[in-house]
Amino acid sequence: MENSIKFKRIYFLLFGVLALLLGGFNYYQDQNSSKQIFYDSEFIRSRMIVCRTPQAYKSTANFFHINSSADSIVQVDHPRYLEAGKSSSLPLILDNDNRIPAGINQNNRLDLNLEVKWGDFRMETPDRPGLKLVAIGEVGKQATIPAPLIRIKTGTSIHAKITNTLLDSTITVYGFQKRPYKVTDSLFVSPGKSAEVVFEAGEPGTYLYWVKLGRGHKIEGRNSQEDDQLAGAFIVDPMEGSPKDRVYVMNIFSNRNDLEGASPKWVESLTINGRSWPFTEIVKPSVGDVLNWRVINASDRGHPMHLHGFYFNVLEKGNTAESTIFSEDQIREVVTENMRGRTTMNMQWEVKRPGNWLFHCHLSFHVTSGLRLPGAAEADPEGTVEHMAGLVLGIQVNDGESDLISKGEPRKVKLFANEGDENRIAFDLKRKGKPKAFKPGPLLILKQYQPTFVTVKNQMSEETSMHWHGLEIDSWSDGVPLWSSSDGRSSPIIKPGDEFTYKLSLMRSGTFVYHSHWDDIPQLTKGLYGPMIVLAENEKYNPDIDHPYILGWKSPNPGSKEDLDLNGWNEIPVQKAKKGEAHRLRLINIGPAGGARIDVTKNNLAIPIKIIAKDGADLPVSQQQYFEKTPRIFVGETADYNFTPKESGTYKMRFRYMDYNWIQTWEVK
Ligand SMILES: [Cu+2]
Repeated sequence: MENSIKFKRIYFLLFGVLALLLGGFNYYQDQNSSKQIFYDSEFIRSRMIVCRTPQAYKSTANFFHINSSADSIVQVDHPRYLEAGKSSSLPLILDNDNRIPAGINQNNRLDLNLEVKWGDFRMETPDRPGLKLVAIGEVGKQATIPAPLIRIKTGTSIHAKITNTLLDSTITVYGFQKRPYKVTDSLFVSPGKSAEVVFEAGEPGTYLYWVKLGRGHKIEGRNSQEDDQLAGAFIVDPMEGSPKDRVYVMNIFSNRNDLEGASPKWVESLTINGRSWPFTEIVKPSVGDVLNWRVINASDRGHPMHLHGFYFNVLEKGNTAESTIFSEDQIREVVTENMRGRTTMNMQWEVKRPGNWLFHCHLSFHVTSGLRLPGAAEADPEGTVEHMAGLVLGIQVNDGESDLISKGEPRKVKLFANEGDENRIAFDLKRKGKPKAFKPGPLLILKQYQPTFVTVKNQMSEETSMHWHGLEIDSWSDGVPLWSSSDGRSSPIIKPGDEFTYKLSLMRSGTFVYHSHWDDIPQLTKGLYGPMIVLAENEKYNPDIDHPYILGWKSPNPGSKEDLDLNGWNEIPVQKAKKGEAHRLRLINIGPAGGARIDVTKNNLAIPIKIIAKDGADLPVSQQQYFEKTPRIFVGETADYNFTPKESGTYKMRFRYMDYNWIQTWEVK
């Protein structure tokens, strides 16, 4: 017995060393990888943007792997890809709109009988291709993605039974315990076995529960992203009940196709309530409605969630174990909120104008039509132009007055999208000029409330469309082709040689970004984006103390720092400043993926800087925190900081973007 434990320990150690070596090798490969198609990039995958599990999680998986080897395990072959119209003889996995809670709920007691089982899942429509997946269902019913909704009032006692019907994998169930909790007390269920647990609901809040496959169905040491769809909402309502809401759960499946030489090589399913755009729910509110959305990121990866056209309030953030309901002065007003892996948020927003809007993950790789399964487009009606797929919700507001106001003389701006050699594209305020180097579009300095008409003249050989990110705007100017529309007008695809004039409404002063919303990954990485500063009515722009820093990618498949960009700079200019002078740093992240942050040092000592705005919304004083290292902002987020050097001398301002640093020297007199 002792010997066998010792042997397992040695085996575990050896495995660890091997994993490290392999990890290093993979990294080396990343740096030298040739240009593959963008959504198959090792660089992207290795940074958790599309696929891969953090090291810590990997070692737990390995631990369970070893642990579960005590059981007799049959390796089951599971080719994942399901052709359109062909069933695998497994039962169908249904989508779940999270309107009807699971179980039998009476007399403060919920009886829940769940099982984990294989099924056929079609994330678009029944007549399009799908995947063979493992999912959770109530016994006697079909399994669903997301897993069945658990929704009870505080004080309810939950009697749960869960059965593992898998032959080849143990399961561990997380979240079946009283909330909040600090120590995870998970349920471990062997193949073919059941487990039962009784626990109390606990504190009201938005949580999730999920199942981890012990052995998993993985190939060559690469973890599948299979667990991410074995998860559902767990909501505890207060005794008096909650305001009317909707629950949206994001799940991901992503894995190499199992069998050697299989085609396609990768198969993925990114869904909200079990559907991938454009087959997700279309929300149809009216102007004046206040919407409460509980958004649950059941996946292991982060998603910066962006709402078009409106700000939303973040009322609560949580995870599997606990949740924080914010007090009045903690509630944040944003257009993009990053949700880390396996976290939840309760958001509220008011519908203020008609039109078609989107709520979506801003990681381009999570919303590209490149995610669709092979053959999916074959069932599209003739003439359909593929645009986005994956983590996108539609919002259609058909009636009502607009809240937008404008003051003063209209202003006209013309932006020329010019094309140079070697795929270089750049925006310019001038008609001519082939771009010679990568550069983001020009800084647009705009005035609050001034009606501003921006004509985008497409001088490229490809189509485009522009989105005015963060602006409260008419839907027809929002720039999502085939979707944005209001007042009988819509945002077009701007064809080569054509132009289109967008009307910008400028409801608040702050930091914004414009970017292509068409063929996003190639166009963003060619530079079709730029910064916008909206000044208050009597504010003047002073470039000596006001600094936009816009970060993006120069390649859809970056392999080094040279493939990333800060302000189009080859060399970073030295910044001159006076002591005691307040500088505004406007950080904008508009790469297809990745996070960015700032820190400032003097003589290697950290100089804290203060956050003053987020996504163009000024922060209340209670939220103006100082940071030695600012939190990372993600794709589609902007953050403004105040930096006031107190002493003369040399300061180092470091921009950390993905794994790389840019350092700007500040000479302060
Ligand atoms: Cu995402």
